[in-house]
Amino acid sequence: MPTAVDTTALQAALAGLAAEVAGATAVAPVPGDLGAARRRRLAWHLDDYLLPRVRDLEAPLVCILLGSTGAGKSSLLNGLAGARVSPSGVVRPTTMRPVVLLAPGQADAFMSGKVLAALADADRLQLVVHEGAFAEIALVDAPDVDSVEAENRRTAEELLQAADLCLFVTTAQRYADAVPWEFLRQAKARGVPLLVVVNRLPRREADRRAVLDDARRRFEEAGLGTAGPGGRDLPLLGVAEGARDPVTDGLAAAAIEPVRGALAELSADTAALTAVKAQALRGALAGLPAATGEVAADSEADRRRAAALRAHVERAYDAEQERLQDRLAGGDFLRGEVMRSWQEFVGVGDVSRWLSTGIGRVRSWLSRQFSPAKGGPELQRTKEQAFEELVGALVRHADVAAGNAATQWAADPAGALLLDAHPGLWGHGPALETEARAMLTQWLGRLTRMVEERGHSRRAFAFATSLGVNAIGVVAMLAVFAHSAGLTGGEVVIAGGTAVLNQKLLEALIGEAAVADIIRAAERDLRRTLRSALETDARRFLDLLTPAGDGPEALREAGHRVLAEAERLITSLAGTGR
Ligand SMILES: Nc1nc2c(ncn2[C@@H]2O[C@H](COP(=O)(O)OP(=O)(O)OP(=O)(O)O)[C@@H](O)[C@H]2O)c(=O)[nH]1
Ligand SMILES: [Mg+2]
Repeated sequence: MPTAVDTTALQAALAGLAAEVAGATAVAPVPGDLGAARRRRLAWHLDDYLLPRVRDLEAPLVCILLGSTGAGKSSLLNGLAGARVSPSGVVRPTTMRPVVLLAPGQADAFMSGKVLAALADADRLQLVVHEGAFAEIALVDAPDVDSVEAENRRTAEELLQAADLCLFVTTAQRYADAVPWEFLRQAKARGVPLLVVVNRLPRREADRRAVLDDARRRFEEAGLGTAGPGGRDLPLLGVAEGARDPVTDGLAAAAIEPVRGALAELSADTAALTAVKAQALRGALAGLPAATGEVAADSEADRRRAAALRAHVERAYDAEQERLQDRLAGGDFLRGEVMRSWQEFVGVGDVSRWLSTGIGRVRSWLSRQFSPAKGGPELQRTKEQAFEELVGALVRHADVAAGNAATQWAADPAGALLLDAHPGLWGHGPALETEARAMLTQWLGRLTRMVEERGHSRRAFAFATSLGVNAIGVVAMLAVFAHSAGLTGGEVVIAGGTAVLNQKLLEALIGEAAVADIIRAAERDLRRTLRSALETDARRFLDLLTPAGDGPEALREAGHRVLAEAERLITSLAGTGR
């Protein structure tokens, strides 16, 4: 009977956990970090084993034949099938690609996104359909666990992860070997039920007994005494040396009848199959809290490393931002070329003369001076030079900030890895100059609008607009620079009278009251603009450190949800089972 069990809640919980695990990819891994491998293993276990298994509890039960090379796994499979489905051999190791023995009609169920389908899709499994197979059990002849072929060992490990039942094949000579025992420990940790075949036993009954007794003692000592299906005593079956059938290229049918009988009985008993699957599912889930906890801890460590790297970047850029603001306060942008072109434009000689005249006279001087035909090119040049100075300084400081941040990163193992992958971080970003120019142009636009909008009278406003947008903007910009540098009304001498000059010009344009406000606001705006240009540059570093997932706590919670749902499902399986 099919199990009328609703698995959707567990599926949803597993998918949620898988998403959290995918999101836990380290942003700041360190060389040799095993975290990535742990995360991948958990992801694989969730996606390729648990989810497909839960999605279809009706899929054939997966029984994997594991053991040393030459132990007789392929021979056992052939014996069980009653046909030569997996060649045995003398060249070790023989089986390189796992062979899956399926009953007719089983292949679709096996392949339609079920357990091991991923391996089959990658052509890493060979499917053999034969009427000698068990209707509800897929037998998998694995490559050896102890061969010189590292790839074989990995494949065996993967298969063990997907197993519902493990048929462990060993020989009278080999059963004490270390490597297969390592696999048995893994099988135990995974909670996979076991059956054991000891092949090539001595022909004498007494010797045979002695070997089997010793083998049983070792299994018991290893805590595997009750590792049989359903938690029963471990079934241990001996096969005598020479019990082979040349026709099937397998172990003789009579010698392995107990194994065949046990599998046939299991295959025919829906309740028993469900119980074994539930046991394997429980076993598969057993390692989940630990694995999830490890990945969560890895993710925590990653976040700590990322935070440290982030702090380096923030400190480096903050320091340069301060230095840049200091330059603004130091009047750096009022010197050099900017001043020269500005003074050329207004005429230094005129300054003192018109300062002593009334506001009306200033206006008429202004309209002469700023008429587009006269002052256009010089004004444009002043603006460009001021921008050059600002952008140049910004880029230089960003470059220093990037260099300092990168130097800190280089001294950190995780940072060094990121730098290797992004060598451009040693300097300012390639787009910074263009971006900074655009941001400053927008700033100047905002300033100009403010001057236009806040002129104190309609007359003044009309007058201001008659001078042209460029003129207002440049005058206001220089006034902001002067204000930032702390040059106000009285300090006529400084910077060739620029401060006062600009103040007067602006007052003439928009009235005294509004000037102070506007300049203060524009200065704040400029500082913000410079800061955000530097932040844009710093984001090249910080974006690398943005974790994808919801964090370790969410990961742990998703793990707990899976266990709670699994417990519910296993309980209801027990109800429908025996
Ligand atoms: N002499 C003798 N040889 C045996 C006996 N049983 C099995 N063999 C040999 O032992 C080897 C077993 O080989 P396989 O069945 O291919 O072993 P396997 O476990 O599949 O090995 P790999 O595929 O390499 O992992 C073969 O060479 C068999 O001929 C036996 O009773 N007597
Ligand atoms: Mg083989």
